[in-house]
Amino acid sequence: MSLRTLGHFIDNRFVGDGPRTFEKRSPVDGRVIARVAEAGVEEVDAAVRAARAALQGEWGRLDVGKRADLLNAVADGINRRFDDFLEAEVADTGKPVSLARHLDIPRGAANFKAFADTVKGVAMEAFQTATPDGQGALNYAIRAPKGVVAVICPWNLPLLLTTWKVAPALACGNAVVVKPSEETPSTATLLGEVMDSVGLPKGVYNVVHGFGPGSAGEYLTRHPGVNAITFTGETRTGTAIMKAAADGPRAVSFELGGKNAGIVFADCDMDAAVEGIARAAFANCGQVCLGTERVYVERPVFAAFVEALKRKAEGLRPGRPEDAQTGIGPLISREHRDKVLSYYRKAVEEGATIVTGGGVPDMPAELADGAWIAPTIWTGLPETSAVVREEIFGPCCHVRPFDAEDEVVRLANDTPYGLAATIWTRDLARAHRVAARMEAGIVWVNAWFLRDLRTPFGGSKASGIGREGGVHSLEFYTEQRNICIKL
Ligand code: NAD
Ligand code: 6OD
Repeated sequence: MSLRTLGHFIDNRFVGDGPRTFEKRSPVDGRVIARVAEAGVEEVDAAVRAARAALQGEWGRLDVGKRADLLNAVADGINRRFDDFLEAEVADTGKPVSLARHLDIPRGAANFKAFADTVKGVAMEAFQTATPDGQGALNYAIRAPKGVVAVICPWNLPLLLTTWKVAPALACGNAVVVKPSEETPSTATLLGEVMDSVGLPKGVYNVVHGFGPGSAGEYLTRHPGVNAITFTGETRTGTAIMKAAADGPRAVSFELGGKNAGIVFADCDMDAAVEGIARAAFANCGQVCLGTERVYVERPVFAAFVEALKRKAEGLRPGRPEDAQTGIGPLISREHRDKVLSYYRKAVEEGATIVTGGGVPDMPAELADGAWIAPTIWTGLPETSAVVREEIFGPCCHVRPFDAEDEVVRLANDTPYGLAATIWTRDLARAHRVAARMEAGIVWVNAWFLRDLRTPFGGSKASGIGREGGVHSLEFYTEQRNICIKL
C-alpha cells in the first residue's frame, strides 16, 4: 500500500496541507503508512465554526424524516465502500481482516440504520394542566439538538465507536466535530467522503486530526463554541476532559475504561464458557473495553478451565491481518506494547504463575518491528496486585478460583471500574441473582459482546458517565424544551 496523506474534513472539504503533520505507523511491521495533518487552534476553530453555521442553515431546518433518510444513505454509502473501509481500518489497527469484516465495518453501517429508526419513533411528553379559569393548559416538551458536539474517539474499534456517537448526534440534529485517535485517523476521514457523497449539508460532519494535550483534542474540548462533549477512552483522559468541560459548563457523555470480571460456575456449559472467555480476553488482541481481564472460576472446575483456556490462547496464531490462519493481530503500537509488557513483568514481580505467554512471540524478520505480543494467562496473584486491579488493555487475564456465590460477587465488584461482566452458568435463578448484583453497566449471561443497539450502554463507577443507545442517546444529544399553551 502506498503512503497515504490524510487531511482534516472541514465544511465538506479536505484541508491540511499546512506545516504540521505526523506519521502513522503500521502496527504489523512498523512502516510509516500515512502522513496525517495535525490541527492547531485555527483548524479546530474553523471546524467548530463550520458546524455552527450548519446548524443555522439548511441542516437546522431539516425535519426528522429527512435526517433519518440521510442517515440511512450514509449506512448504504459505507456498505458501498465496504472494502475501502475494511482496508483502511485493517491498515491502521493491524487487526485480522476477518474480525473487521464481521464486526467493525458492519457495525459502522448498522449504527446509522439503528439511530435512523430510533429517531423516527420518538414520542413527545404532554400533560393537560388544570388552570383557575377552568380552561386548562397543554404542556408538551419538544427536543432540540444540543448544538455543536465534540466527538473524541479511541483507537481500538475506530469506525464502530466513532459512528456509535456520530449517528445519534446527527439523528438528533446536531453538527459534529470528530477527533479520531492519532493511531487510527483513516476511517473517520473516509466517512467524510461518504457524508459528502450522500448530500449531507456542509459543516454537519467535520474531522480534525491530532493528539490530546496541547493538540487537537485539547483545543476542541476547550473551544467555547462546543456545546457538548462525548468521549470514549481512558478514565484518566476523561478526567482531563471533564475539567475542560467545566468551563461553560458543557455536558459530557463518557465511556471509559474497565477491569471486567468473568465468572464461571461449575454448572456451566464448559466448552461455551472457555470459548466465551477466550474471546473476551483475547479478541482484538485484548483491546476491547468490555473484555475480561479478571476471571473467577468455581473451584471444582478451575484446573480443567485453566487448561482449556491455555489451549485456546496457544491456538491463536499471530500473523498478517489478511492471512486466513491469523488468530491474533498485534497491539496498536510499540508504545502500547511497552505498557502491556510492563504489566507482564509486574505479574512476575508480584509472584504470578504464568500459565502461558508472558512475552513477545518470535515473528518473521519482515514483521519484527510490529507490536506483537503473546496472549497471556496468569494464576496465583492476590487481588491487591496491580495486574488484577489496573486496566492493561492487552491479550491477558488472571484466573482465580472461588468457592461461594457471595464470595465471587464481592471479588467481581471489588474494583474502581464498572463497565461489564460476563457470567457462565446453567442455573437460571443464579444467573438473575448474580447479574443483578454486578456493579456494571452491562452484564452478559452465557454470552459476551452480544449487542442490541436499543439498550442503554455505559459504565458505572470509574467506567463512565451517562448511557447511550436507542432512546437513551436522546438524553445526551438533545435538550428538552417545555412549551405551555394556555387554552
Ligand atoms: P485515550 O484516552 O488515550 O485517547 C482517546 C482519545 O482522547 C484520543 O483521540 C486521544 O487523542 C484523545 N485525548 C487524549 N488526551 C486528551 C485530552 N487531554 N483532551 C482531549 N482529548 C484527549 O484512550 P485510547 O488509548 O485511545 O483507548 C483505550 C482506552 O479507551 C481504554 O481505557 C479503554 O477501556 C477505553 N475504551 C472505553 C470504551 C467504552 O465504551 N467504555 C470503549 C473503547 C475504549
Ligand atoms: O458496542 C458498542 O456500542 C460499544 N460502545 C462497544 C465498546 C467497546 C469497547 O471497546
